[in-house]
Amino acid sequence: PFLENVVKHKDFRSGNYDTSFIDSSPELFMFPVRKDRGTKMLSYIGNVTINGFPGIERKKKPVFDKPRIPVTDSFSVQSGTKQILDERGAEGLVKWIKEQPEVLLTDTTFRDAHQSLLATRVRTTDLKHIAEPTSLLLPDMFSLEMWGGATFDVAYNFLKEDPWDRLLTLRKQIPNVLFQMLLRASNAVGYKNYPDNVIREFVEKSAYAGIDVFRIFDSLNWVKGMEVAIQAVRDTGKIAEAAICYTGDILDTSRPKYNLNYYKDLAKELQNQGAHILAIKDMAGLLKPEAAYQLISELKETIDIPIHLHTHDTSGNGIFTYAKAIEAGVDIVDTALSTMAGLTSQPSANTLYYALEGNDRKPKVDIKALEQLSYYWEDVRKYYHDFESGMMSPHTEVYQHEMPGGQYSNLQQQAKAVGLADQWEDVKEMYARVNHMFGDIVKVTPSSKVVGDMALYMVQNDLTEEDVLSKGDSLDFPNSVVELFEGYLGQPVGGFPEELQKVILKGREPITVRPGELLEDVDFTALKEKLFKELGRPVTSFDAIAYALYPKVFKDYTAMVEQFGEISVLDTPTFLYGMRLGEEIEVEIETGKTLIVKLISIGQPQADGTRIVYFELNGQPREVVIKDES
Ligand code: 3PY
Ligand code: ZN
Repeated sequence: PFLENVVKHKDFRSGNYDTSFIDSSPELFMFPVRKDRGTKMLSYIGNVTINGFPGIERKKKPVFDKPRIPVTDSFSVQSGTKQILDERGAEGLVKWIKEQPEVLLTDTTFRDAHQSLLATRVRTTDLKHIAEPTSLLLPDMFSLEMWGGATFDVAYNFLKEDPWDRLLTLRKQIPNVLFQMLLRASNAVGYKNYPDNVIREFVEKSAYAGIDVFRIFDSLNWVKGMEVAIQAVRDTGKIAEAAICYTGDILDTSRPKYNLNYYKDLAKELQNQGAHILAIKDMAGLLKPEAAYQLISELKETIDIPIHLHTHDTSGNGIFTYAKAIEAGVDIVDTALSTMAGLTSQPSANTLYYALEGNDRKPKVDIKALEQLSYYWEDVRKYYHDFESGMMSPHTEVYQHEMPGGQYSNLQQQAKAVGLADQWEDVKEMYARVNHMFGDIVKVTPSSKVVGDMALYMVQNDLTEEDVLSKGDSLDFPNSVVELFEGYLGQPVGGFPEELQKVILKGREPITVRPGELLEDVDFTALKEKLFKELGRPVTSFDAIAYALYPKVFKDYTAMVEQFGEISVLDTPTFLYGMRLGEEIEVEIETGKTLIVKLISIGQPQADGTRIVYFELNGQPREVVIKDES
């Protein structure tokens, strides 16, 4: 079985697997006999049937319609932007972008749309089923944003699947359109700064696994914090899309901190740092239409590289903002398929198509294709209903609280988890007050999470801004807050408010240098060896990076796989709700190998709190014992 494992492993097959220590320590390959895969899977299904899924209200599994997949028999794969990059290189692609008269589109359905609407919970299996139709139907997209941001940790943590598998699998299915990811510069796909060599290793392996365009941002717009990531991306030959995070309002002259000149200077700096494309990352959807016109027009005069605009439709002004930006010459905009668009997500591609009817810059895209793909997402979205934020209509309050679209549903889940579901309005208001207290900072992951943590902390403990200053000595601030004020996320525009910083640091000195300069490199060889011993299985470079970024999350994930096997193969309704009595499902555990599972009955709780769950597996009776947590 060992040989089978290793040989089948993606990394081994691709020659990326360093076997040197296997060769020197063969005894480490004596694996325990694998517990039967079928039983492990039944344990998972039994468990979720009885105990439910975290974040989902306990209820009987609903009946869902089978998602509508477009018929694409008459289509063949057309070459797209991926081939342009591969054949002409980064500079060639940039030249091509500049030559396009139409506005180009990035589709965010696979990443930001569900991060912003469904707390990032969309599973790989649901992406896999629509990947080929997407490739066939949307060959003219500039890129698909499909990785990074919160998708990395949420995959391990909540979906119990490997995010690298998502990337590798989708890459095979979509060979023609650029893959784009969101990279939090020195924070990689995490919530804190990592050593420089972790950033380099992460970028290199992400590029190797299939990412072409890296949107790189710093959560405080601190360019120094972006240098390592930009250079690492350039070194791979891929596209470094450096982002300005848009905050405040350039039209509001009473708040000059983030004015037009601030953004122009930042754009010039990023171009000088080697950005191939400039992104305007309007993570909360604060860029009003007229502001978009002014900002893009001025930036077009200021820099030579293409401009890619990202917004969230929270206020309902998204399409208007894009129309004005397109008029001002923006090169690329981010949209989502209509049924995954709007509200805290991106504006709808379908809507933008019609909004630009009669306009010279109308995007080159097949509207029928957009509609057909939207049907699929309309169906799949229902699986994840419990993760919706409950926002039903445009929400102009965002101009006050300034919360990023990707944070809204997540912070709401966090608030629920600490018992503040009923005080959600207070949390939002406190979020704005905390921003003020912190000196009006850029709020995007992870700085936005710090603001969110502080807001939750203050609401939970019934604290005002004055309380924080006067009672600070006796308050135990959230770790993330302390780290921000210590300088471990970098330096905010205009510095930290000094009095608050003193209170929070309780006498400790903050740092002012780039945190990466102080953090020691990770020894990946030693780390792999340690992991290998702990896991008792081959360790890939991908595993090693995941462990370097998220040691506990990764270990919990591997323990879960040990207990329940690869549950990523389950369909989403079963993964989230388990099974109904008498229901029969098919599970393809690997190509050509299908298990048929039927739930027969669930026994009464026994004295020790367990229940026996009776299944049929491929027609044979099987029972599993499950602890009833209720
Ligand atoms: C992320 O970093 O995950 C974001 O989406 C920020 O907007
Ligand atoms: Zn976003």
